[in-house]
Amino acid sequence: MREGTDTLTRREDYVAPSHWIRTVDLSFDLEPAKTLVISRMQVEPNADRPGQPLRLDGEDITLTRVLVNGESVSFHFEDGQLVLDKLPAEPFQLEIRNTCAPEKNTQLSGLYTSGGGFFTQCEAQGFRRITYFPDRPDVMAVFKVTLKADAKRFPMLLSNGNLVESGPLDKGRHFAVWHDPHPKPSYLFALVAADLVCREQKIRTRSGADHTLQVYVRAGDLDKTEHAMNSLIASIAWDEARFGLKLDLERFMIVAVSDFNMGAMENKGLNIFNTKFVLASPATATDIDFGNVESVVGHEYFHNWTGNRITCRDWFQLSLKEGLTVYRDQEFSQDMAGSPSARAVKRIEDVRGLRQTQFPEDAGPMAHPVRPDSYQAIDNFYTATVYDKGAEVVRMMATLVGREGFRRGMDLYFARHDGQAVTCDDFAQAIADANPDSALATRLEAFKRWYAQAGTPRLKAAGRFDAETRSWTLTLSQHTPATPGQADKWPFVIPVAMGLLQADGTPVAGSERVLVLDSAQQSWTFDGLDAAPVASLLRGFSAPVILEWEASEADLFTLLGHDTDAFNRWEAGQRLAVARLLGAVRAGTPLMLDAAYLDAMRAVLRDAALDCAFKELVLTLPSEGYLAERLAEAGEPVDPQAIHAAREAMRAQLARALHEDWAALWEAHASTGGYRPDPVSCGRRALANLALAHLVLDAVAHGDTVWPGRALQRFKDAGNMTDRLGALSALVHGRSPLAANALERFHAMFRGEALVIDKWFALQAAAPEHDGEVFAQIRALAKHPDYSLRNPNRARSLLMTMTALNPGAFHRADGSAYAFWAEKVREIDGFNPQLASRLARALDRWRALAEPYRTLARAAIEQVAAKPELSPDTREIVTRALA
Ligand code: 0A1
Ligand code: ZN
Repeated sequence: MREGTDTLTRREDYVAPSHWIRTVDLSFDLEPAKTLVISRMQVEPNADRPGQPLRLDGEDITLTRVLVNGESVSFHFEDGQLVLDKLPAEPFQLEIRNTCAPEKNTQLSGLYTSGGGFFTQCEAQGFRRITYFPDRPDVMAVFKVTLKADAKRFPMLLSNGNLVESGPLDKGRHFAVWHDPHPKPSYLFALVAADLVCREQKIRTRSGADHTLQVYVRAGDLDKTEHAMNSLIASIAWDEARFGLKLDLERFMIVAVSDFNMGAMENKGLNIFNTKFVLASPATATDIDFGNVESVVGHEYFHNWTGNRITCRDWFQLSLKEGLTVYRDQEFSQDMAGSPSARAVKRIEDVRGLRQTQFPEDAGPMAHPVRPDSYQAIDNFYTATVYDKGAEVVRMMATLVGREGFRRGMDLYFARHDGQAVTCDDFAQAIADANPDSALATRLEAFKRWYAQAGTPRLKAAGRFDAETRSWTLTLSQHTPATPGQADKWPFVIPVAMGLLQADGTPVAGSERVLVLDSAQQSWTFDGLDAAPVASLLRGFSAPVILEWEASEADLFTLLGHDTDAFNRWEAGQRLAVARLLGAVRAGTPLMLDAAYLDAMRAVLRDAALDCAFKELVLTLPSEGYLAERLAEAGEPVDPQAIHAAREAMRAQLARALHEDWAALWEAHASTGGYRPDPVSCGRRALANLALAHLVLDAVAHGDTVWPGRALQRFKDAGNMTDRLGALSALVHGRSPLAANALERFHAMFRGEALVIDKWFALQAAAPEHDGEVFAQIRALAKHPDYSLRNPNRARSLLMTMTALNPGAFHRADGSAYAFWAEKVREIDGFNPQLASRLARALDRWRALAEPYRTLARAAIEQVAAKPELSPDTREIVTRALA
């Protein structure tokens, strides 16, 4: 049985385990139809909770035997758990035998088969689908694992730790024994038995230790593993240099699997990855893919300390490891990017992601604190809030104690808690204790509200210049709207990095600082000013808040042109765009771009001092989803079609008005030479592709065939996937008559490359909607022989792309795309609840929609809710959505 079909697990109900499991000796007789598992455990009663029964979790497995100290014992089942209540008061040995059916495991949680091999996924509660165990993160054991399987079909036998022994068995079988010396919770257990090949590299680290690094993939994919290996080597060096954290294993393995619900998993010494985040070659992966591989490899590697050496006491503390590890992977990617401007680009991308997914989450029915208070299905809480807002909370701590102070705090955290399962409070305490005089330590209790309170704070700023005293007073105030179950909020501690500019854009000397707002309202005065300054607030996005700052257009143009903070330069450009887009949406009139805005954009494109990557970010309009949230925040009903129309009109006008510049940029940057995924080359490709997209768009609108022809040529000649996909996307999204043929060629060219075929589906699902043609195409593609709901990447390529990235196609006045969505959620829920419940979140923000969308969306969610035997995962999502 799944945890709490309709029961709520509450953080405040935490009790320590009744027993500790000190060692586990696991033996697997692997067969796809029926695998035999024998588990021998050294169990020790918890002296703090004497006389308690031992409750073992188990799900979808068949028990065949239970022995205590070699004798059979009485047991019973209660709420899906195996309960043993006549147990010795002294340590004892417990042996459990059970079977499971990996090939029937379509949920991809526990032990399952993919491409003919065996793989596991145990976080959060998959281990109980393998054998009976106290499947909770605060029970940590030393694992020894014996694997037995057919030698031909499963030549590689892998588990955590070190290989102790291996050899042949009779009947064509073979075995391997692995031992992991580090005690770990069950969610970090992993095994792989499959026909794989491996790229191996031996390294010696700065501290002189030798390690073997391995990346395991299917035979045809070996040529796509170099970047993952380099990323791993870079991650190891970075963690040692930046945080003094060394690799604690002789052998570190990464395995790629094509059927995987999430991105990757940090199993101790045996990371298992979605192929999407391992495989990368210039011919098959885009610059974005290369960047993702680097950051996900880093993320999983960094978990070795933040997650594995110190883990979570319970799943409510998930952000302890996830928020911190996202912060670490973001910092790693920034350090890898190198130059200040490349770092800023990475920061902008991260913030864009946060606003695109976490802000809506915090404003919708699934809003929850970074450290949630309750859940029905823990798998539903691997959220943008826990991960990305959690990372912002860590980043604010780092801002408040400074870079060196943060390092001191991390050192103390490891000195105190290495080898333990702890809480978010323990982490914050360690950072504060290492910096007793810091702005964090002096406000620690109030700061911790970031863990406890949901919702995105509104930060209001108002400035007043006094010519007589030559001073400028900034007043900051905050307010956080109610979220489900939390009507009133206490003030947050908000670090506001800022600086002042003169009207001509020169920085006001000495005005840079980090203000700390820790009450409902506070004021600061800046002296010695000749005129009202231009304020650059929340530099680098120093806190995850919505800044309500009615800056004048003139101020925004000044910031865009001159701010020393690249983030706020970009932000000013986005605000200028949002004002125009929402102005048109609100007025219900066609959007007409003004000369001032166009001149400013032209100036950005022509500014020789700016990087291509930055120009591309400035010229990329805010997404339709982001614009919808701005309206929702203001309490105005969201009409996705009106937003779509305004944004398309603006793109068309940018394409027309800046035609010469787009053409010049294309000429200057279309050729980047041999492929290298460094920030400068990636930036040039991104800008060239944005230019091409505008050029094709404009040409199609005006019946010109030159640029579409060039795009087609580019598509054919491209030397890498970024350029090829860029050209294809320009044709398809620009609605060129040449698109259909290019799509066909692309499909034929990459028939055997699953990850590229995913792109082929996604690109079509992301096309700007036009008279319902795109949704019709999505519906047709769902019937394409290559499409499948069983493979999560493939399922997402159409469905998640449409629901998350293509509001114009999804929100239709006839509700047909909602109905299509409901049907797919119901279907997927029958075999993969985790995948279904993610997709089920697509209409979380239905209440913000204007009619007729609102009523139609509600009906579609009800349609999902009406499915008999809906999984607890999806049930939790739709119940909250309708509450
Ligand atoms: N801990 C992993 C994420 C992860 C979570 C759950 C999974 O299966 C349900 C798989 C992976 C990470 O943060 O990378
Ligand atoms: Zn993680």
